Amino acid sequence: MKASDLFVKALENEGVEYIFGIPGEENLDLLDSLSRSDSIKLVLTRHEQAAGFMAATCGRLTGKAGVCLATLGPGATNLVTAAAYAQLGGMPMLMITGQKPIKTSKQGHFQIIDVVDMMRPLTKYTKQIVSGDSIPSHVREAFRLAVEERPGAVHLELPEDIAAEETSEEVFSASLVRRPTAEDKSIRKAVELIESARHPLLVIGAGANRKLTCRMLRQFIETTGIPFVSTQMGKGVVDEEGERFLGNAALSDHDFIHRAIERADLIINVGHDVIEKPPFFMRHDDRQVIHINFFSAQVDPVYFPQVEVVGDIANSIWQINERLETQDRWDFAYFKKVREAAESHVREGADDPRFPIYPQRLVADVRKAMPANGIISLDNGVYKIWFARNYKANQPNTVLLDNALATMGAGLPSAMAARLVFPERKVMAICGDGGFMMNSQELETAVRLELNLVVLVLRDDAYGMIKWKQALMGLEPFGLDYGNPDFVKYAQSYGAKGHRVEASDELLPLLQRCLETPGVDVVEVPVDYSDNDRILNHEIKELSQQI
Ligand SMILES: Cc1ncc(C[n+]2csc(CCOP(=O)(O)OP(=O)(O)O)c2C)c(N)n1
Repeated sequence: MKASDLFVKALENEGVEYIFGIPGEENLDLLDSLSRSDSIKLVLTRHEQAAGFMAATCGRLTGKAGVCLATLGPGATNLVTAAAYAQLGGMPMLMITGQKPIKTSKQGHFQIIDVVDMMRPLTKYTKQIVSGDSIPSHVREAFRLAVEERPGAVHLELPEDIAAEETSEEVFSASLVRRPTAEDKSIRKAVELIESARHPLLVIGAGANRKLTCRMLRQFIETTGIPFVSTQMGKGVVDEEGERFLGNAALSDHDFIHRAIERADLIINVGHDVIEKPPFFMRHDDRQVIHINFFSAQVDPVYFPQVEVVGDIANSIWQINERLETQDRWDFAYFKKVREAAESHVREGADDPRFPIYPQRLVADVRKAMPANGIISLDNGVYKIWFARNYKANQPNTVLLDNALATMGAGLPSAMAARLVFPERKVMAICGDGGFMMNSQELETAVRLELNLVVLVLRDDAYGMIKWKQALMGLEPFGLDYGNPDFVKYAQSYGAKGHRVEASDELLPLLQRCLETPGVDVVEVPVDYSDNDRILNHEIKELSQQI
């Protein structure tokens, strides 16, 4: 069999459904083999970076490695940001790149860079395949490592001459590997601490966003009644509409939830990922912390949990829940007040009639328009803080945001991947005008794939987030304003529909209409960020002090 056919068979064997990317001439054998695959669809994109974001998001949503493809040199360098996105965000992803023949090449160094080495700091595994016979083991190993906790990016380089080789090898079958469970003593110690605490509080982080863990955590909260806060990447693990939810750690400090954290005498920290800013810092004379994770806590001057429950998180939560007796001594009265104060603050901004639209109103309207299982995919900009903080996620993976690499440009491609993975669900990309323009060429891909998608473009004609920080530092405004295309015409030129909101009360009915009609709808919404500083830096701090 041709080695490239074996490569495709190995991918099929791993259950790959989509490969996103842009082939070069070095991938043509692989492309030809792909054309004969019954189960793998090639999604041709307009930039490799977008292909990588899509593959990573597929990985994030399915728990299986998403796959992207690029050629050597420039194709591979275009994947670099996506590699970092997947690696830092804990999303399983395989990148496949081509290469010139490695045995005999007459082409000198044209387009050749050492892609395997380039990918080393950005991946868990990066290998050049040097013989057709080794394809099955390399592919299996790459997939195994991509999904192993903590998930991330892997890379395989398939050179042209190797792809064309003959091989008689067979694919390796994947076996289910069970994760180790936490040791009994650590479970007992955790139970003891929780039972003897007076104000225990759960903090749910990115590592808790796994299918079974979500279920176990929901049960844990239901039976114990212990309140919780989520980190940005822990959003939706447990329904934030529930009355035990106190808020999201979108701001680093001085928010309502930080008052709850101060009051807690025990924090049960589930799935903490050091990539995210922790919502609390430990002091030696302070509250107790239980660390529940797949790994032990990374050594850190502000994080030194007294108890570590290390092993499969879902199983740990289940074991603790089984043994825990609900306690009369738990007192959640203060947490309840925190929740009420936070809720009433969010409600206040929801009907703000001013235009350009204010962020609180924007978030409230998007929430009203989206069904509980609808998915919003956020790019990076000021609005991410508002969505993380004010948008209540009802289900896991319904708020796709990147609080790891925090790159601009992933909002639209991730939304497209979400729609491919869940064709029956409503999906909305929410981007700043800066982030949108970083991968807006993918509108063509979205239209070609006939995706149903709403793309909200928040227009402030500037890199707003940086403008805000510039002002915070007391600096003169400089270097952050730009012009924009006419987004309505821009969308239309791709064959998408374009809309412009001209009054705040137009937004909700327009979003509802767009979500109900097929096709790609780009909605331009002018936003006013001028109140951000007053609210996020002063008002919230002042109000939270009054609880
Ligand atoms: C690829 C990349 N470049 C630069 C940054 C730094 N950065 C973070 S937010 C931001 C501005 C985002 O502007 P926009 O998308 O218009 O959103 P806004 O903040 O205006 O709502 C910039 C430049 C980044 N995170 N990623």
